[in-house]
Amino acid sequence: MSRTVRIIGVPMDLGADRRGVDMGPSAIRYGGLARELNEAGVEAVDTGDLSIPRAEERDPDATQPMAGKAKFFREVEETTRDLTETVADTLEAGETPLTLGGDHSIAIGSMVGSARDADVGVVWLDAHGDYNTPSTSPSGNVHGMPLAAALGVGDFEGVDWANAEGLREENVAIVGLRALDEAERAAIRDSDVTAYTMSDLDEHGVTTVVEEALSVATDGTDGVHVSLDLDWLDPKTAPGVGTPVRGGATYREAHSALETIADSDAVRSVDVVEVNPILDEHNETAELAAELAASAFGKRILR
Ligand code: 4U7
Ligand code: MN
Ligand code: MN
Ligand code: MN
Repeated sequence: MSRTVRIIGVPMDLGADRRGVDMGPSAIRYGGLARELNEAGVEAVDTGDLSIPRAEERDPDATQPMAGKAKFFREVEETTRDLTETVADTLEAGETPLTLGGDHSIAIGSMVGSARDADVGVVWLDAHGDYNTPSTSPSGNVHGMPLAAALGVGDFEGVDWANAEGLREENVAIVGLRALDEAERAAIRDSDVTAYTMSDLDEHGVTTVVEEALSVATDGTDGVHVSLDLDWLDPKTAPGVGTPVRGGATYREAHSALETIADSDAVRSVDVVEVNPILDEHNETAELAAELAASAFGKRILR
């Protein structure tokens, strides 16, 4: 029986400073997502986009967490609750959620939804750790906080809409790290999260590292949530992102990583986030996002 992948667009840009990432879902669809998914041999259905408040209509400081700073905290909560329901309902219907961002704050909702009725592991493909909290964040941007939020770390401990029920640090693997803030680095080191840097990829190769990450994420879990931030790739290959960091994964490494992930047969839910069409060149980052989603669902040249 072939898998049905449900596309959920989340045109959210309130978690990041650079505007434009809200156009990501359209750009990825326009970049050939449905065709790519069909080539992967899955059935693709599209829910359309969730409705997101407009920044101009809201005050970023209207509601703030107990400590520290998190811009548009109330709007992030609203979006998280909405996406949590959509993702959990999709899984309940026997379909696989593919959430299109939007900035990475949306991964709070996709993880909480995915881990509502199951134990899940996470493979986090990103240049950044996304492990800040409102007190440690140098920017106050929630797209730098989703992992800490879903794990209920620090200030997020008592936040009921964050804290993914079936998610444990022991089953989270970050792959391709190359940019961390001071307090974030300390928090990751003190945690039970497994972090593989770009140096690990240099040393052991992408296949070995991703296989290790998968064994972390599948150990005792019901499936894996894959969160792909396009800034994981090198900015030469994926220029259309808001927070580029040199020295990222190559085109082939990225495909190889997602093919290895598909081979595990453990994929439960996927995010593709942080595509910023305003900063992109000829929609190539969005097209790459569509291709990589297909690789995650098993697209191969010979099949
Ligand atoms: B992304 C940053 F300070 N760490 O917290 C922060 F460098 O989802 C960047 O990975 C976060 O793109 C990047 O604002 C968030 C910064
Ligand atoms: Mn990220
Ligand atoms: Mn990032
Ligand atoms: Mn927890």
